[in-house]
Amino acid sequence: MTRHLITSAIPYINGVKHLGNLVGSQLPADLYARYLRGRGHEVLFLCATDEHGTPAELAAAKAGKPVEEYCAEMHEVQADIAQRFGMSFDHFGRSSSLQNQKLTQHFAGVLADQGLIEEVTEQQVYSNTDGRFLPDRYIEGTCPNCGFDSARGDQCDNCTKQLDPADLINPRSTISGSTDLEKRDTKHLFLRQSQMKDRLDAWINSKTNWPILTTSIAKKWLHDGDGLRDRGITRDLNWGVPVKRGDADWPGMEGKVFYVWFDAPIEYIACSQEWVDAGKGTDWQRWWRTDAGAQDVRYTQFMGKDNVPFHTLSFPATIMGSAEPWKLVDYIKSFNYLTYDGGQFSTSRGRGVFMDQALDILPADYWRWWLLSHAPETSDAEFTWENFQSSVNKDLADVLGNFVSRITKFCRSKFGEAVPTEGTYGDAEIALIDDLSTRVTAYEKQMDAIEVRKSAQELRAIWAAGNEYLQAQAPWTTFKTDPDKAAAQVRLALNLIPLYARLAEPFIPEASAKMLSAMKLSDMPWPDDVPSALQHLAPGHTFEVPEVLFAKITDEDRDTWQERFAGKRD
Ligand code: B3M
Ligand code: ZN
Repeated sequence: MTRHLITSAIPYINGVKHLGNLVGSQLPADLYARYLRGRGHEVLFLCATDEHGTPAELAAAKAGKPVEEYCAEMHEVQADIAQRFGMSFDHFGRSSSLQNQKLTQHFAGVLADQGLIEEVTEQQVYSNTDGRFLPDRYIEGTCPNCGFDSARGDQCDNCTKQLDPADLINPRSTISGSTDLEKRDTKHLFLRQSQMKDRLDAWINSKTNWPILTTSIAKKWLHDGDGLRDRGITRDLNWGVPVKRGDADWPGMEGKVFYVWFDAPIEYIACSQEWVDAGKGTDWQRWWRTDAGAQDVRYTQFMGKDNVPFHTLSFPATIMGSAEPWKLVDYIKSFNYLTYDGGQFSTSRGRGVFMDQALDILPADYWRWWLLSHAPETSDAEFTWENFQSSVNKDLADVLGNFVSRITKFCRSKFGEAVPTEGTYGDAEIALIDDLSTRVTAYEKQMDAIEVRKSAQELRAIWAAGNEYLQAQAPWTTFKTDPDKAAAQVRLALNLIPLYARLAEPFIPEASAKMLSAMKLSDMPWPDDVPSALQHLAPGHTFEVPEVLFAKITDEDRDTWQERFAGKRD
């Protein structure tokens, strides 16, 4: 048993996330957290809302609300949706918490003590029309790296390059659209990441088992990019963590705040303090401080590929540079993008399915299953309604749902709602048990490796093996000539239900709970030993035929939804 710390990239506060955001961070993190808990490990699974920076200010302004109020409301909205999607966070925190404010100021102080913070007077873009500086998302223009014409001041969404507003070609204000911009002097703090290049390089090179997607992005910015040039960690904004050096004021930095990407990853740590302060846990230090037991923790982060540079370079620079015994990440699982029906998800055009809409039309498990079994791991993946319909109908309704319904109904009609006692297992039963033992081991191997799609394939194969057994042995036929043999077949098949429920719980927790409750079990241990797990339901154990687990998606539903989520044309 190991202790596992798991964090998902923390979603920006500015609105409900779409399914592409979900599958790149929160959902696979939840899959892994549920799996590890199922295997008996101690898990701390954290997520939060990312509430600072220009995304929050811009969204609050658009909603016509003070930013504090907007964030408090949207935090509740996101927490509710995450919960309805089955996210099993131990705590869902807020980067605007007092805990994060203090910890962020602390890190800035110790980094300064280590000589890693430089005060720089630099030129920043100032908008004469708007009467203010235009950091990050307040400015857009053409990416100097790839030519994408809507790159934001802080990062290009097309090539993931971290940018500085002053780098943009043909810049314009996103507040007013004005191009009446000039560069003005302003003082900022810079984190001297370049000083840590060798350490970061050695650290990344030591991570030989990390996904290539993660290390290739990190290496790109370490070597051929200038990802490790010193970066400004403060901004001329009102909303954010006030710049302080620990508890002390920072002369010359009055009225400025830390950059959102400086405080957001620190929230991973602060979130564990919020978890303790909320009375849900004790001793956050044993998860985060290597002088307090965290050297025994395995820490895994989940994120979309655009977040990788911040987690492989900037945040580790903060941690390493502090010279304090903080836990560094052990494994970074990153994802490509999910596209929507031949294009991009688009918030502004209402294109694609957002988390709240998804739950309005179907239960979470349908979405969880499709998204995870099609996770954009080795390349981008595309959501299409045809594919969604066919996966749900085949995998969930025809294979799993039909298996459960068929065997429970057949048993009820011939033996009553209790596990039959007669008969003994023959060759076919022994072969199935053997086959499942091998397959469960393969499933565990993929889950341990966080190979999300491959895990889903193994799980599907485990379900299919039960269906094939039932099809081939046909207890409804056997019953006519050898009722005892049919009883043994039914006993084994019924025992597959709790096994399936336990194995599938990380993917489809609601259906899994329904399956267990139909079998009148409050819990099912992980099948470390498949033959004994398949005796979990003793002869005579009573059950109930469950309601239909998964309804099929009709062609009509599919067409209606495709139309509804297509977005307005430009
Ligand atoms: N909020 C970006 C995103 O939601 C950002 C992640 C922060 S992780 C510390 O994609
Ligand atoms: Zn670019």
